[in-house]
Amino acid sequence: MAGANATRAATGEDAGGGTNAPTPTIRLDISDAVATITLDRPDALNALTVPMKRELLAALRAVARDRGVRAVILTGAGRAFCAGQDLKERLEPDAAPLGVEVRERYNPITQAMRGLPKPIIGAINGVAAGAGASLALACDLRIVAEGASIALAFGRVGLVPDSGATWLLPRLVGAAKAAEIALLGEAVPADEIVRLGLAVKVVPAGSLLEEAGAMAARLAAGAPRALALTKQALNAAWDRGLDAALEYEAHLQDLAGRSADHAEGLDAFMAKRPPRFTGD
Ligand code: T3D
Repeated sequence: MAGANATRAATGEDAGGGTNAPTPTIRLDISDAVATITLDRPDALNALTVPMKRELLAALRAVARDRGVRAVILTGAGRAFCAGQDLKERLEPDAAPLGVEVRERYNPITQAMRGLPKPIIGAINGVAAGAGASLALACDLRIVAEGASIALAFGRVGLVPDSGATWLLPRLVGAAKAAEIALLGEAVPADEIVRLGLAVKVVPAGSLLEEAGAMAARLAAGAPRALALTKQALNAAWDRGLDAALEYEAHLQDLAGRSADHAEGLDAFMAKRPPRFTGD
C-alpha cells in the first residue's frame, strides 16, 4: 500500500465483497502519504459498536505498518465526530461486561493511537461525546469545526470517563479544568476547546478537512523517524522527572542523529534546498 492512493474499508480482514460481508463502519483513505480514518455510522452519530471498534483498531494497525503513511487524520462522517459507545448495543443480551469491553476493545484503541509512530490529527467535525471525547483527546493534535464540542458525557449514563480520558485530560488542560469537564459533563464548545489549548484552531465546518489535510501534508513532509521519536519523547515525558527526560532525550537524539534523514537535513540546509526525507 505504501505510496499508493487507496480507499478501503478497514474490516481488518479481506471483506471479500460477498453478499454477507458486513457493512463497513470505518473508512480508510490513503493519499499522498496521509491516511484519513473516518468513523462512518453517521445515522447513529458514529456511535461505537463492537465491529466498529475492531475495524478502527485494524485501521490504526494498518497505518502503523504502512511506511508510505506519514500522518493520519481521524474524523467522523456526517454531523458528529463520535457519540461514544453505542448505547443501544449495550442493551443487547449478549453485551460483554463493561470491564471486559473497556479492557479488550477500548483500551487497545487508545494504546494504538498513543503508540502510533506517526502523528494523528483529530479533525473534530461535530460532537465528540463519551468515548468519542476520549478518541479526540488521544489524538496528537486537534482542529475543531465551528459548532463542534467535546463532552465527557459518561456521567449522564452513570459511567466513569474511560479509554484514557482521566489520564489524558488533566495532562492536557490541568487538574482543575479536567475536574470541571469530567464531573459536570457539560459540552465544551469549539472556541473554548481552542482557548484551553486542546485544539490548534477552530475553522468553518466546510474547510475542516482541507485545513486538517494541509497540516497533515506539512507533517508528512517532515522527517518520519524524528517525528515518531518526538511523539515517543512527549509520551514518555508525561511520566518522568526532568533528569529522566533529559537522559531519554539524549538517547533518542543519539538514534535520530544516526538516521539518513538527519544527514539529508544537514545536506539540504547547506545546499539551501528543501529536504527530501525518506524515514531511513
Ligand atoms: O461499553 C461501554 O459502554 C463502556 C464505554 C462507555 C463509554 C461511553 O462512551 S459512555 C457515553 C455514551 N455516549 C453518550 O452518552 C452520548 C449519547 N448521545 C447524546 O447524548 C446525544 O445523541 C448527542 C448529545 C451526542 C447529540 O444529540 P443530538 O440531539 O444532536 O442527536 P440525537 O437526536 O440525540 O441523536 C441522533 C441519532 O443518533 C439518534 O438516533 P435515532 O433516534 O434518530 O434513530 C440517537 O439515538 C443516535 N445516537 C446518538 N448517540 C448515540 C446514538 N445511538 C447509540 N448510541 C449513542 N451513544
